[in-house]
Amino acid sequence: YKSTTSTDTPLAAMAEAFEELSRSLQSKDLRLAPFCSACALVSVLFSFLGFAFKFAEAEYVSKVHSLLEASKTYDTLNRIIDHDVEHNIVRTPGSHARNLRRVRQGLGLIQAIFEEFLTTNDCSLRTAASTAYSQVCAPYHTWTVRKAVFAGMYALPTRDQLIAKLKETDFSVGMEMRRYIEASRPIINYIDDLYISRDIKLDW
Ligand code: 1PZ
Repeated sequence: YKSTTSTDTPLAAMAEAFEELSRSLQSKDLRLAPFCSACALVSVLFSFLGFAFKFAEAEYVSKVHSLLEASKTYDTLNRIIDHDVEHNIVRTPGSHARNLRRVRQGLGLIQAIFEEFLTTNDCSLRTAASTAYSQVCAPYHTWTVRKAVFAGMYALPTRDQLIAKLKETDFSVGMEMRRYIEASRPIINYIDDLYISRDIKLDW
C-alpha cells in the first residue's frame, strides 16, 4: 500500500512537483525558479536508463541549469520569451527561449512514454519509449541524435526492472505515472501558448 500523497518515490516526487506547479498556474504567471526545480526532479529518471542515455541526460540537465541561472534575472517564463523576442534570438542555439522549448519537449516525451507504458500491462519500456520518441521528439532531432536514441533503446531496462528501480509496484506505477501525465498537461499547454500567443510556430 502506498499513500496517494507520498513523495517517497521518484515518480511521486515528480507528480507532486507538477501538481504544485499546476496549482500555481491558476492564479498567476508561471515562475521560472519553481518550474526549474520541478524539471530537475525529472533527471533522476535518467539514472535508471543506462549508459546510452548519458548524453541525453547531459543535454537535459544543462538546459534546465541554464534556465535556473536565468531565473536570477528573469522572474517568469513570460519574461524570458519577451526578452528573446525583443532580441530576435528565440530560436538561436543556447537562448533561453530555445532551451525552454527543448525542456518542454522533454516533458512531453516523458508524458508520451508514460501514456504508452500504461496502454497495456505488458508493454516493454523499449516499445513505449520508441513509439513515444518517434511521435513526439524524433521529427525535431537531427539524424545523428535519432540514431543514437534508437540504438540506446536496446540498453533500456525491462518493464519490471524499471518498476523495481522506481520503487513502485505494478499498481502504484500506473497511479503515479497518471498523476504526472495529468499534472504536466496544463504546464505543457501553458508553455506552448507562450510561443503561439506571440505568433511563434512550434515546428522546431
Ligand atoms: C523512463 C523513460 C525512458 C525513456 C528513454 C528515452 C529517452 C530519449 C531521449 C532523447 C534524447 C535526445 C537528446 C538530444 C537532443 C538534442 O538534439 C537537443 C539539442 O537542442 P539544441 O541545443 O539544438 O537547442 N537537446 C534537447 O532537446 C535537450 C533535452 C533532451 C532530453 C529529453 C529527455 C527527456 C527525458 C527522458 C526520460 C528520462
